Parts: sequence; C-alpha cells; structure tokens
Amino acid sequence: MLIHTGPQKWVENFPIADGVRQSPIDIVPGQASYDAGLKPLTLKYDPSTCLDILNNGHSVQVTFADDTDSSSLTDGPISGLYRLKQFHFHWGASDSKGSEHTVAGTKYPAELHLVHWNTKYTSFSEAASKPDGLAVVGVFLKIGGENPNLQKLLDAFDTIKSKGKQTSFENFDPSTLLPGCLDYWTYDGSLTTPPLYESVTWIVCKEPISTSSAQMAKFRTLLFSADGAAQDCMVDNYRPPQPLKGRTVRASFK
Ligand code: SG4
Ligand code: ZN
Repeated sequence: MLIHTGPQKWVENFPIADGVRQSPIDIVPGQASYDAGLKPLTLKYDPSTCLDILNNGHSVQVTFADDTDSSSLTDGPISGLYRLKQFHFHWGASDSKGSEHTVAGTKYPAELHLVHWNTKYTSFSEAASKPDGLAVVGVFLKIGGENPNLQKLLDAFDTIKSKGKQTSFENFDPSTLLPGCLDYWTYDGSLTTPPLYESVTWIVCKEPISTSSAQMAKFRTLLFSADGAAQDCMVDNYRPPQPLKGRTVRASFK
C-alpha cells in the first residue's frame, strides 16, 4: 500500500495546515520592514550539551541536553530565554532545491534549523504547542567551498543511514554552523511538519553558509526507510512556502 503523507495531504489529518501562521514562507526582502527595535541575536552554545545524532525518518537531527540553560538563545525578536533542543536539516534531490524558506523565490540546496524552546514553560513538549513556545533559527546552505564545519556531522551519516538509527555525537559546537553575519528576518509561523503547531518565532539568517556539491550528495545517502524495508533516499524533505495571510516579515537590518 502506498502511503500518501506528502505536504498536500497533511490538511486531512492536521487542519491547521491551512491556518493563519503556517511555515515556511517566501521571504521577499523588498516587502520586509526594517525594525530598529530588533536586537541582535545572542546565541550561547555549550558543546558539552551535545548528545547524539539520529535519523528520525524525516531528517537527520542532533539532540542537546536541555535540563539547564547552558545552550540558549536570548534577545533578537524574543523575550526571555529559549533553550536549544536540537538541530536538523532539510534538503533536495538536487542542488537546485531543498530549502523550506525561499528568498524572493530563490531556493537554496538546504536549510539548517536550530530549534529552541521558551523556558517560561517546563519542557519542550509543553512549549511546542504554545504561540510563543518555540524559536527556530534558520540558516541557508549555498553551494560554494567545502565547509569543514559540516564534516564531523557528515562523517556520522554512515552510522545512521536508515530510519531509527542513532549514535553518540559529543562535544559538537553548533555555533560553528552559523554565518559570520547574524542579520535576520523574523515572522510568526509554525512547525513545518505535522503537527504543524503555530508556535514558532522564525528567525531566518540573511547570510547563507557554504557547502560543496559533494557534501550535499552525502546528505542524499541517508534513507527515509528502516533496515529491511525497500531503500528510499532521504531527499526533498522540505515543505514548500505557505500563504503569508497578512503577516509582516521584519528585518533586523536595512
Ligand atoms: C524535522 O522533521 C525534525 O526532525 C523534527 O524534529 C521537527 O519537529 C520537524 O522537522 C519540524 O521542525 O523546525 N522544521 S521545524 O519546524 O521540532 C520538531 C523532531 O521530530 C517538533 C524531534
Ligand atoms: Zn526544520
């Protein structure tokens, strides 16, 4: 039996898919409004909170210990302190597509998401459904020089090729994956996969980080499928842009 679980079918089980603050969106720089009141982002990441790397059948995800404030996001568009829970990627079957957000229609080959939860709640799971529960920092990957900061991650992919595989991934510093300039766009949105909760303050960095075509090919060696099932390459694990529905996108820069 074929299972139809693509983005077009999500609305059948998750009616919020047609909601008023869905993500991702196409960011049109000329239509974003500069907000002088937006603070620079403060990202403090402690590599010792990095735990493991997992193929969850949708993406590759690196998980962090979030029982203390050691790895956190403050300032920017948010109030209070948000703890880093995990980061993951979305990518395409080829270098011409793969990002979730687009910039004036331009698709990047991949997009990194650093997922943080608001410590006014007691846990990630409690925060995940609240309007101010999550803050996700998005970073585009663009084709350029090989990125040495991605290598340790890519080398782990051989061990977690199929769905459900996990291995320890200690002392990785996620700040090595951030662009040099932290100028950003921000808007109120949602998780980009079911349950599509409208709980995310999106913070999308203007400056991409680089990756090579060979490094992108390594992402495509991962599988959606579990061991024993027909091999199904993990590619195109992105949701396309959703209607803006009157929202404003603010820019931290002119
Ligand atoms: C990916 O599928 C992650 O692996 C999920 O992480 C994540 O779900 C999902 O994307 C949606 O997150 O930043 N793209 S997104 O909106 O973080 C959550 C897990 O399944 C809830 C843990
Ligand atoms: Zn994501």
